[in-house]
Amino acid sequence: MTEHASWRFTHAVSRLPAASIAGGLRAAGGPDPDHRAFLAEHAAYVAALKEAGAEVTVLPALADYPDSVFVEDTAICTAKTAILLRPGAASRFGEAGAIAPALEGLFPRLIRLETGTVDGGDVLLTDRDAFIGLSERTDRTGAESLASILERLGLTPRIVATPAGVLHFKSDCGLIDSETIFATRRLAASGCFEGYRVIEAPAGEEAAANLIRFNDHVFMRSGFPETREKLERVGYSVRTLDAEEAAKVDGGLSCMSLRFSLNA
Ligand code: CIR
Repeated sequence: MTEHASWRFTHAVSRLPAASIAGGLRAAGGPDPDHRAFLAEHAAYVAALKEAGAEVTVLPALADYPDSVFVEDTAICTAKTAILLRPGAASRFGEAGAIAPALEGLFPRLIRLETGTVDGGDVLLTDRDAFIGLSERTDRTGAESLASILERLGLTPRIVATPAGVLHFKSDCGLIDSETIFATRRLAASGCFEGYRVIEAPAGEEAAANLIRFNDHVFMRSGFPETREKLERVGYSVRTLDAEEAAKVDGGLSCMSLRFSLNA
Protein backbone atom coordinates (compact mmCIF):
# COMPACT_ATOMS: atom_id res chain seq x y z
CA MET A 1 0.00 0.00 0.00
CA THR A 2 1.13 3.59 -0.36
CA GLU A 3 2.73 5.46 2.52
CA HIS A 4 0.37 6.05 5.45
CA ALA A 5 -2.42 4.24 3.56
CA SER A 6 -3.28 2.37 6.76
CA TRP A 7 -4.35 5.53 8.60
CA ARG A 8 -4.76 8.39 6.12
CA PHE A 9 -8.38 8.06 5.08
CA THR A 10 -10.98 9.99 3.14
CA HIS A 11 -14.05 7.86 3.81
CA ALA A 12 -15.84 5.70 6.34
CA VAL A 13 -18.93 3.51 6.32
CA SER A 14 -20.96 2.87 9.44
CA ARG A 15 -24.42 1.51 10.22
CA LEU A 16 -26.93 2.75 12.78
CA PRO A 17 -27.52 0.38 15.70
CA ALA A 18 -30.88 -1.39 15.46
CA ALA A 19 -33.20 -1.67 18.46
CA SER A 20 -32.44 -5.39 18.24
CA ILE A 21 -28.90 -4.61 19.51
CA ALA A 22 -30.30 -5.69 22.88
CA GLY A 23 -29.97 -9.22 21.47
CA GLY A 24 -26.35 -8.70 20.37
CA LEU A 25 -23.82 -11.46 20.98
CA ARG A 26 -21.67 -11.24 24.09
CA ALA A 27 -19.28 -13.73 25.63
CA ALA A 28 -19.86 -13.04 29.29
CA GLY A 29 -23.53 -12.20 29.64
CA GLY A 30 -24.20 -8.88 31.30
CA PRO A 31 -26.78 -6.17 30.70
CA ASP A 32 -28.29 -5.32 27.33
CA PRO A 33 -27.18 -2.11 25.65
CA ASP A 34 -29.64 0.74 25.82
CA HIS A 35 -30.69 1.56 22.27
CA ARG A 36 -31.17 5.27 22.81
CA ALA A 37 -27.79 5.62 24.54
CA PHE A 38 -26.16 3.57 21.79
CA LEU A 39 -27.62 5.89 19.15
CA ALA A 40 -26.10 8.87 20.98
CA GLU A 41 -22.69 7.19 21.22
CA HIS A 42 -22.88 6.28 17.56
CA ALA A 43 -23.78 9.82 16.53
CA ALA A 44 -20.79 11.18 18.46
CA TYR A 45 -18.56 8.57 16.82
CA VAL A 46 -19.71 9.52 13.32
CA ALA A 47 -19.33 13.22 14.11
CA ALA A 48 -15.77 12.62 15.30
CA LEU A 49 -14.83 10.80 12.09
CA LYS A 50 -16.32 13.63 10.05
CA GLU A 51 -14.37 16.16 12.07
CA ALA A 52 -11.23 14.15 11.35
CA GLY A 53 -11.86 14.55 7.63
CA ALA A 54 -14.05 11.60 6.68
CA GLU A 55 -16.94 11.55 4.31
CA VAL A 56 -19.12 9.10 6.25
CA THR A 57 -21.82 6.91 4.73
CA VAL A 58 -24.26 6.01 7.50
CA LEU A 59 -26.30 2.98 6.52
CA PRO A 60 -29.77 2.28 7.94
CA ALA A 61 -30.23 -0.03 10.92
CA LEU A 62 -30.85 -3.70 10.14
CA ALA A 63 -33.32 -5.16 12.64
CA ASP A 64 -32.70 -8.72 11.43
CA TYR A 65 -29.04 -8.51 12.39
CA PRO A 66 -28.64 -7.40 16.03
CA ASP A 67 -24.85 -6.99 15.69
CA SER A 68 -24.90 -5.21 12.33
CA VAL A 69 -23.72 -1.90 13.83
CA PHE A 70 -20.30 -3.60 13.95
CA VAL A 71 -19.66 -3.17 10.22
CA GLU A 72 -15.92 -3.75 10.55
CA ASP A 73 -16.51 -7.49 10.67
CA THR A 74 -18.09 -7.63 7.20
CA ALA A 75 -15.30 -6.37 4.93
CA ILE A 76 -11.68 -5.31 4.48
CA CYS A 77 -11.21 -2.06 2.61
CA THR A 78 -8.00 -1.19 0.79
CA ALA A 79 -7.40 1.45 -1.83
CA LYS A 80 -9.71 0.72 -4.76
CA THR A 81 -10.70 -2.75 -3.51
CA ALA A 82 -13.15 -3.95 -0.89
CA ILE A 83 -13.09 -7.60 0.18
CA LEU A 84 -16.38 -8.99 1.37
CA LEU A 85 -15.79 -11.35 4.29
CA ARG A 86 -17.58 -14.38 5.74
CA PRO A 87 -18.29 -13.49 9.40
CA GLY A 88 -17.75 -16.42 11.73
CA ALA A 89 -20.86 -16.16 13.92
CA ALA A 90 -23.90 -17.81 12.30
CA SER A 91 -26.18 -14.93 13.31
CA ARG A 92 -23.83 -12.47 11.57
CA PHE A 93 -23.01 -14.32 8.36
CA GLY A 94 -25.69 -12.46 6.34
CA GLU A 95 -24.33 -9.04 7.33
CA ALA A 96 -21.71 -9.25 4.58
CA GLY A 97 -24.31 -9.65 1.85
CA ALA A 98 -26.31 -6.82 3.37
CA ILE A 99 -23.41 -4.37 3.13
CA ALA A 100 -22.31 -5.43 -0.36
CA PRO A 101 -24.48 -2.95 -2.32
CA ALA A 102 -23.10 0.00 -0.36
CA LEU A 103 -19.51 -1.12 -0.97
CA GLU A 104 -20.21 -1.80 -4.64
CA GLY A 105 -21.39 1.80 -4.90
CA LEU A 106 -18.18 3.14 -3.40
CA PHE A 107 -15.38 0.88 -4.65
CA PRO A 108 -14.29 0.22 -8.22
CA ARG A 109 -13.76 -3.43 -7.26
CA LEU A 110 -15.39 -5.82 -4.80
CA ILE A 111 -13.82 -9.24 -4.18
CA ARG A 112 -15.67 -11.92 -2.25
CA LEU A 113 -13.94 -14.27 0.15
CA GLU A 114 -15.01 -17.70 -1.06
CA THR A 115 -14.14 -20.08 1.75
CA GLY A 116 -13.75 -20.34 5.51
CA THR A 117 -14.70 -17.61 7.94
CA VAL A 118 -13.07 -14.26 8.73
CA ASP A 119 -14.28 -11.37 10.88
CA GLY A 120 -12.75 -8.00 10.00
CA GLY A 121 -12.03 -7.50 13.70
CA ASP A 122 -9.30 -10.09 13.28
CA VAL A 123 -7.48 -8.17 10.55
CA LEU A 124 -5.02 -5.34 11.19
CA LEU A 125 -3.60 -3.64 8.13
CA THR A 126 -0.42 -1.58 8.19
CA ASP A 127 1.11 0.12 5.16
CA ARG A 128 2.94 -3.08 4.28
CA ASP A 129 1.59 -6.01 6.30
CA ALA A 130 -1.76 -7.65 6.92
CA PHE A 131 -2.02 -9.32 10.34
CA ILE A 132 -4.77 -11.94 10.32
CA GLY A 133 -5.55 -13.31 13.77
CA LEU A 134 -6.92 -16.82 14.05
CA SER A 135 -9.78 -16.76 16.53
CA GLU A 136 -13.12 -18.34 17.36
CA ARG A 137 -14.47 -16.35 14.40
CA THR A 138 -11.59 -16.56 11.91
CA ASP A 139 -10.53 -20.03 10.84
CA ARG A 140 -7.39 -21.09 9.02
CA THR A 141 -9.18 -21.70 5.72
CA GLY A 142 -10.60 -18.19 5.76
CA ALA A 143 -7.32 -16.67 6.91
CA GLU A 144 -5.34 -18.37 4.14
CA SER A 145 -7.87 -17.43 1.52
CA LEU A 146 -7.84 -13.78 2.67
CA ALA A 147 -4.04 -13.85 2.85
CA SER A 148 -3.77 -14.79 -0.81
CA ILE A 149 -6.15 -11.98 -1.82
CA LEU A 150 -4.24 -9.42 0.24
CA GLU A 151 -0.92 -10.64 -1.13
CA ARG A 152 -2.18 -9.96 -4.65
CA LEU A 153 -3.04 -6.45 -3.46
CA GLY A 154 0.57 -5.86 -2.39
CA LEU A 155 0.41 -6.60 1.34
CA THR A 156 2.46 -9.20 3.18
CA PRO A 157 0.08 -11.47 5.10
CA ARG A 158 1.05 -12.57 8.62
CA ILE A 159 -1.29 -15.20 10.03
CA VAL A 160 -1.01 -15.00 13.81
CA ALA A 161 -2.78 -16.17 16.95
CA THR A 162 -5.36 -14.23 18.94
CA PRO A 163 -4.91 -14.75 22.69
CA ALA A 164 -7.27 -17.38 24.12
CA GLY A 165 -10.51 -15.94 25.40
CA VAL A 166 -10.15 -12.73 23.35
CA LEU A 167 -12.95 -12.19 20.83
CA HIS A 168 -10.95 -10.57 18.04
CA PHE A 169 -7.28 -9.91 17.30
CA LYS A 170 -8.05 -6.19 17.32
CA SER A 171 -9.83 -6.43 20.66
CA ASP A 172 -6.24 -6.39 21.88
CA CYS A 173 -4.48 -3.99 19.51
CA GLY A 174 -4.76 -1.02 17.21
CA LEU A 175 -2.54 0.75 14.72
CA ILE A 176 -1.34 4.18 15.78
CA ASP A 177 0.97 4.98 12.91
CA SER A 178 2.71 3.20 10.06
CA GLU A 179 5.40 1.78 12.36
CA THR A 180 3.64 1.68 15.73
CA ILE A 181 1.05 -0.63 17.21
CA PHE A 182 -0.71 -0.25 20.54
CA ALA A 183 -1.31 -3.66 22.12
CA THR A 184 -2.08 -5.45 25.33
CA ARG A 185 0.87 -7.06 27.03
CA ARG A 186 -0.60 -10.53 26.49
CA LEU A 187 -0.73 -10.00 22.72
CA ALA A 188 2.58 -8.15 22.44
CA ALA A 189 4.26 -10.95 24.41
CA SER A 190 3.45 -13.38 21.60
CA GLY A 191 6.07 -11.59 19.50
CA CYS A 192 3.68 -11.26 16.57
CA PHE A 193 4.54 -7.60 15.96
CA GLU A 194 8.21 -8.16 15.21
CA GLY A 195 9.52 -5.25 13.12
CA TYR A 196 7.13 -2.72 14.68
CA ARG A 197 7.36 -0.41 17.64
CA VAL A 198 4.84 -1.60 20.21
CA ILE A 199 3.34 0.59 22.89
CA GLU A 200 1.78 -1.58 25.59
CA ALA A 201 -1.57 -0.88 27.16
CA PRO A 202 -1.14 -0.04 30.86
CA ALA A 203 -2.11 -2.90 33.20
CA GLY A 204 -5.83 -2.73 33.94
CA GLU A 205 -6.54 -0.70 30.79
CA GLU A 206 -6.52 -3.58 28.29
CA ALA A 207 -10.00 -2.58 27.11
CA ALA A 208 -8.48 0.59 25.65
CA ALA A 209 -6.39 -1.40 23.16
CA ASN A 210 -9.08 -1.37 20.49
CA LEU A 211 -8.27 2.14 19.33
CA ILE A 212 -8.16 3.65 15.87
CA ARG A 213 -5.91 6.08 14.09
CA PHE A 214 -7.84 8.26 11.68
CA ASN A 215 -5.79 10.98 9.99
CA ASP A 216 -4.36 13.31 12.64
CA HIS A 217 -5.91 11.73 15.71
CA VAL A 218 -5.85 8.55 17.74
CA PHE A 219 -9.40 7.78 18.89
CA MET A 220 -9.64 5.78 22.08
CA ARG A 221 -12.39 4.87 24.53
CA SER A 222 -12.98 7.31 27.36
CA GLY A 223 -12.30 6.08 30.88
CA PHE A 224 -8.67 5.01 30.44
CA PRO A 225 -6.57 7.92 31.71
CA GLU A 226 -3.22 6.14 31.83
CA THR A 227 -3.51 5.11 28.19
CA ARG A 228 -4.37 8.63 27.17
CA GLU A 229 -1.43 10.04 29.09
CA LYS A 230 0.94 7.44 27.70
CA LEU A 231 -0.02 8.23 24.11
CA GLU A 232 0.01 11.99 24.59
CA ARG A 233 3.40 11.81 26.25
CA VAL A 234 4.89 10.36 23.07
CA GLY A 235 3.25 13.02 20.95
CA TYR A 236 -0.05 11.66 19.62
CA SER A 237 -3.15 13.80 19.38
CA VAL A 238 -5.71 11.76 21.32
CA ARG A 239 -9.50 12.06 21.20
CA THR A 240 -11.70 10.05 23.52
CA LEU A 241 -15.11 8.64 22.65
CA ASP A 242 -17.69 6.88 24.82
CA ALA A 243 -18.29 3.27 23.84
CA GLU A 244 -20.01 1.94 26.97
CA GLU A 245 -23.01 0.60 25.09
CA ALA A 246 -20.92 -1.07 22.38
CA ALA A 247 -18.76 -2.64 25.09
CA LYS A 248 -21.82 -4.35 26.63
CA VAL A 249 -21.92 -6.51 23.50
CA ASP A 250 -18.14 -6.87 23.16
CA GLY A 251 -17.77 -4.02 20.67
CA GLY A 252 -15.25 -1.20 20.63
CA LEU A 253 -14.28 1.73 18.46
CA SER A 254 -12.78 -0.04 15.48
CA CYS A 255 -15.83 -2.25 14.99
CA MET A 256 -18.21 0.58 14.23
CA SER A 257 -16.72 1.68 10.92
CA LEU A 258 -14.94 0.65 7.77
CA ARG A 259 -12.25 3.23 7.07
CA PHE A 260 -10.54 3.75 3.74
CA SER A 261 -9.22 6.22 1.21
CA LEU A 262 -10.70 6.53 -2.23
CA ASN A 263 -8.01 8.94 -3.42
CA ALA A 264 -5.01 6.66 -3.14
C1 CIR B 1 -19.97 -9.97 18.19
O1 CIR B 1 -19.81 -10.75 19.13
O2 CIR B 1 -19.75 -10.31 17.03
C2 CIR B 1 -20.43 -8.56 18.48
N1 CIR B 1 -21.30 -8.57 19.61
C3 CIR B 1 -19.24 -7.66 18.73
C4 CIR B 1 -18.40 -7.49 17.51
C5 CIR B 1 -17.26 -6.56 17.72
N2 CIR B 1 -16.53 -6.42 16.52
C6 CIR B 1 -15.23 -6.17 16.46
O3 CIR B 1 -14.56 -6.15 17.47
N3 CIR B 1 -14.68 -6.01 15.26
